Amino acid sequence: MKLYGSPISPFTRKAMVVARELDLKLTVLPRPEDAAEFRRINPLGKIPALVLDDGSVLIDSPVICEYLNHVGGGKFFPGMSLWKENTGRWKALGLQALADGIADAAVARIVEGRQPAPNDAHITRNMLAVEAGLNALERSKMADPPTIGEIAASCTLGYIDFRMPELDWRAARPNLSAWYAKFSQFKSMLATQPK
Ligand SMILES: N[C@@H](CCC(=O)N[C@@H](CS)C(=O)NCC(=O)O)C(=O)O
Repeated sequence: MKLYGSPISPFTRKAMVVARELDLKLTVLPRPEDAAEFRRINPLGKIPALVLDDGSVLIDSPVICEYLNHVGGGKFFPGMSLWKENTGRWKALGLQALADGIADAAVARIVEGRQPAPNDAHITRNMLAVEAGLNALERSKMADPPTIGEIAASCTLGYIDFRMPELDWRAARPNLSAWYAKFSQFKSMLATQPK
């Protein structure tokens, strides 16, 4: 399987972490410079994109991660629970959606900042989402063993540290900070650090 993307992308990194945890062989390739060529792989032009051995393509990191979890026999996408509605699958998917949403806003802020005349309102709106999203993560009970939600949260925090080192997110978020200090030391997280 070939994965187009880079560990700098928190979405790509999620897939790399899942693949490593499940010992799946994944060749990670950079996004081709030729945008038209890449749109033949992912019409949306976004990373990650997973090309299967039969040539078919999966896009969007939640879909890619669930596929990898399925072929690797993983447990990062728990089953549904009738008795505990707030646990299992919906909790994991909800946490992933929150973490991915924070990453979307952080990526949008970084991209806007690179424009010749950045739009301040756009930056403010995205940073409000980042800050409020991090507050929600601070209140979240992280699962152990981790699910795709915890992997997504950790990849998002890694992206924020890498691209927004000036954002002192740890100061007012002791729970999240202590949790991430531990989670970021997992072998698969260390092996996929953005550089
Ligand atoms: N929902 C997508 C988001 C992917 C995404 O936004 N990727 C960014 C890089 S971090 C990208 O390729 N952006 C290029 C673009 O939007 O043209 C996922 O989870 O895979």
